[in-house]
Amino acid sequence: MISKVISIVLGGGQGSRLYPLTATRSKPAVPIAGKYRLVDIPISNCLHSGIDRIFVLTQFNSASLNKHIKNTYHFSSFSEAFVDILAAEQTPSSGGWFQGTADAVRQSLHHLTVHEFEYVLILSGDQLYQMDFEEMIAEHIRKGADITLATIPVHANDVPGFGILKTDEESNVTSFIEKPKTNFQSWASEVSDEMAAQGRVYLASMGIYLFNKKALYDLLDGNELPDFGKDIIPQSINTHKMISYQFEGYWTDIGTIPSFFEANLGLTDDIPQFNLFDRNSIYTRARMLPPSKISGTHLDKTIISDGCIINASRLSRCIIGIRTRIGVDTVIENCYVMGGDNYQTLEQIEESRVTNRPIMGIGDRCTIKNAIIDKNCYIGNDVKINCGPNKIADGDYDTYTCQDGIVVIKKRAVIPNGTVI
Ligand code: ADQ
Ligand code: ADP
Repeated sequence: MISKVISIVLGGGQGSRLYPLTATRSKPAVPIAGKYRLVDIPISNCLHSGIDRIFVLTQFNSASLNKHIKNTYHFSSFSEAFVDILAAEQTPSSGGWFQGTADAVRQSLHHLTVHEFEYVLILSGDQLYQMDFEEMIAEHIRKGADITLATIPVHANDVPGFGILKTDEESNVTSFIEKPKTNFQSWASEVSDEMAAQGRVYLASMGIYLFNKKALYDLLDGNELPDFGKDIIPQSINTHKMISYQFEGYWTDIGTIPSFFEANLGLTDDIPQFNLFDRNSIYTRARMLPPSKISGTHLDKTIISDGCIINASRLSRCIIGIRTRIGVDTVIENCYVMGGDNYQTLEQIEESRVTNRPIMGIGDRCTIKNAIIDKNCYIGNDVKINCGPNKIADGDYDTYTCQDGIVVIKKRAVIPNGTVI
């Protein structure tokens, strides 16, 4: 049955909650955990579940996304497997941008027609989790469903961010409300003792949908409803058999800067909730990088990717991405440093030194706290970021943004020697 499934990964709308990380790259290409890209998470979950025909829908077909997919997901020419990017495109019948999640799938349906399939698994592109979709698909078939929603119990505080549903004893979805803001107490459900003990008594949609082919075409054809959560799902409860497939493992949204930041730094915990060291590891592009070279650095709860040259004095609760260079006497705490796409040559480094310009990476004697440093930044010597006594006001500044106390240094930013942010 797995061979009858095609997966569609929703790679992001126009609203860029991950700005400025998405200012010059498409969302699926945003780097995560030092060496991966966001899109590697849903794709790896699919491949581990035996689903190997995957479309990634994105608003921008960026060069980095193309390169990443092309260089990472190789399949035997004797198999039908593929990972293809479908970017919003102008055709005679559509005007351009995807108007919402359902519209994105609707505009892409004509690409599916050449394939044989019975089920379409729709996944969100900005979630961190490990899930075996095979079980979900088996349940969908066993119960004769038209649509299955993956669901997870959440706490009242989180309810306003999710589609909330109720089910009967057979797990049929009986009602659904998208992101209720107030008065949702009556939406509480019966949950396991473990979930109840954590106050997680509301059943939320994970934005992961399994559709029978016919149901999907029926629901998307002949209308312009833009969204699954707001439109298609609530409206099809009475017309189609919709069931809930409950998941109780680790699952988190990484669609905003604060959640993206916390999910990344959470990987530095002794036993992280998301296990990078699992047997079913996350796939990504295999790069021929040298091992990292570290000198004089006290490392505490820190993940270091390949190809780094680190002379810092202390790194604490950090994710250090590929090809990062950090100078002497620098202290970095609670940061995700994404690294670089290339190295500077020794000549370039020397030229920068002579002209007193920062070299790529992070300079000497810097202190950096609670920050995301996007790729290819040039941070000079004696720079202080987010470590002064005054709180930085939220906002979008020339070379950085600040949101909820997290500073994001923009890609390719040049931060001169001695700067205090
Ligand atoms: P949200 O995550 O808020 O809620 P949405 O903004 O529709 O929903 O995003 C879902 C996924 O689709 C994300 O990966 C997003 O980047 C992507 N996406 C959004 N618009 C897109 C577009 N136009 N083209 C391509 N991709 C697009 C949804 C459901 C809720 C559910 C939560 C769980 O609506 O019911 O509870 O997911 O996270
Ligand atoms: P990089 O290789 O630097 O990560 P990409 O190759 O992902 O950059 O992006 C290349 C181009 O794609 C950008 O210069 C921009 O024109 C376009 N682009 C990608 N994502 C976005 C976005 N979110 N908003 C506007 N333009 C984008």
